[in-house]
Amino acid sequence: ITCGSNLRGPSGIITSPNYPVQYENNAHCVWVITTTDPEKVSFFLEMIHFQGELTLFLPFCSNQQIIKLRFEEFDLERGYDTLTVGDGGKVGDTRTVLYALTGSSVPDLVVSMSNQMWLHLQSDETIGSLGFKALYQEIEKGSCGDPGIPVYGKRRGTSFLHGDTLTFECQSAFELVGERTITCQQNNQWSGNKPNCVCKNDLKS
Ligand SMILES: [Ca+2]
Repeated sequence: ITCGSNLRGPSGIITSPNYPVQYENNAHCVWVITTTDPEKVSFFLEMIHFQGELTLFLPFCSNQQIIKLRFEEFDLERGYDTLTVGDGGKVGDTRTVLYALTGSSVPDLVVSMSNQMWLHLQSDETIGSLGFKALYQEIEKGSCGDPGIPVYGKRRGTSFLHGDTLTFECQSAFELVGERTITCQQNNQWSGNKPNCVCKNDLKS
């Protein structure tokens, strides 16, 4: 069977066929994720050239959008069924392979270098497994992406680049549960999840 699709940013979910039920044998699925605005980069390049100012190079660099993929669940028949993840849009090009994933441990975060990422799921003719679920998000290069704002809460800090810190607060009737402060780490991952604002009365009961 064939499956998969072309996907766009800014974010979404990819699951193996039939997830959370076992995927088929002989599955051959291809997904290509592309950022929402691939033209954005060349637009900035032209602007720099026109201005002739080297200092304008920084906004260009920090505005390049890339794809971040985070697995929530992962279980493929070890050694026989594989998920290959690559950079760019040339599906199957061995020079662009980032990871060849199999087995049942949840992989680390995968971050592309360009504005596209491809995934190729290939299963053999026997024995299936649960499959996988992954969330993709478009982020600025050198950043962790927008983690969001808690419902009934607010956030201090508006930049999501490496080393940047965000601080969360909740409205007066609500208590903050989780990390008050998170930092964007070099691996493009926040040091913690966005916290929740929980009604104080609910906490007591
Ligand atoms: Ca198999």
